[in-house]
Amino acid sequence: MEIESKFLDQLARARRVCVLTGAGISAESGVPTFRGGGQSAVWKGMPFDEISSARMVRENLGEVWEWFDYRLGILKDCRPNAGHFALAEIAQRFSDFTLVTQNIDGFHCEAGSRDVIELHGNIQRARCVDCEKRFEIAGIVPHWPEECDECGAKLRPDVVLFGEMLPEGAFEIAVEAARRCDLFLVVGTSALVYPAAGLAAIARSAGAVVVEINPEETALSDVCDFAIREKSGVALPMLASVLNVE
Ligand code: BV8
Ligand code: ZN
Repeated sequence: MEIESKFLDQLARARRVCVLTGAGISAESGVPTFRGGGQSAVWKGMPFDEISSARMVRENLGEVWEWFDYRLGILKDCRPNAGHFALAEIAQRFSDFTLVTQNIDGFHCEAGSRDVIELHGNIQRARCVDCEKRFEIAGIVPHWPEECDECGAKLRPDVVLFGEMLPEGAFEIAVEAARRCDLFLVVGTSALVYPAAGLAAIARSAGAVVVEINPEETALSDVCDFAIREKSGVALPMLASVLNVE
């Protein structure tokens, strides 16, 4: 895999790094992506942004839980891959490194990354619809019709669905990191979901070098300074080894 030497110089010179990841970084772990035709893109004929929506939580929470339990079942046999571990290693090389993910699989934390900003929540947690108490639910399925042990109200996935606000403060911290970084890496995202996809343009307008790691072109490709058309499970360990040589 050929990585432009100009990019490698930028990487070596970078002091403040911000990384945004999407479903593509977990593809090599066996987790289906959403828009790459992965089987998780449709549920009983409902497109992804319909079953994973605020409206469905209001109208048919049981169906939402069936969909999330199905995905939790897939995740049970999946583990972080070399790309997740490489990012945790790369983070050690920079005093100012922020990892922002759209993913809900928790694989960055499992691979050793610290202070991960999970913009869309985490599938391994449930939340009470009333008092918002959180519950770790890894490995326990099914979750429906579980109720909150504090107030008796229903539980829902602690995940941001379409039409819902992002977790309090999460996006603001991500914007701050995008504004201050000098290198912004976008890994494994089709960059179609907002506000997460807007972070690259924020970084660029603040003067950062923007690099995309994705085997395919995306909606962001034109605002990127460099593109590494490679799987993240190959590209990120390469970057980690280049940095270790420094
Ligand atoms: C919001 C959790 C303010 C759920 C997700 C109408 C009403 C309300 C809002 C909207 C609206 N119309 C539009 C919006 C905004 C909406 C939005 O952006 N919609 C899009 C579809 C147009 N956004 C929202 O609703 C957000 N909230 O706006 O709040 C608000 C509130 C109320 C009213 C108005 C406004 C909330 C968005 C969060 C939704 N939740 N996930 C769940 O998982 O069930 S988003 C979902 O998409 C996932 O989190 C995923 O991460 C994210 C983005 O997808 P990607 O990660 O990019 O994955 P994808 O499959 O698309 O692409 C994979 C990429 O990887 C590809 O490029 C592929 O080439 C690459 N790849 C494949 N293999 C590899 C690889 N790359 C590297 N290596 C490999 N091996
Ligand atoms: Zn409660």
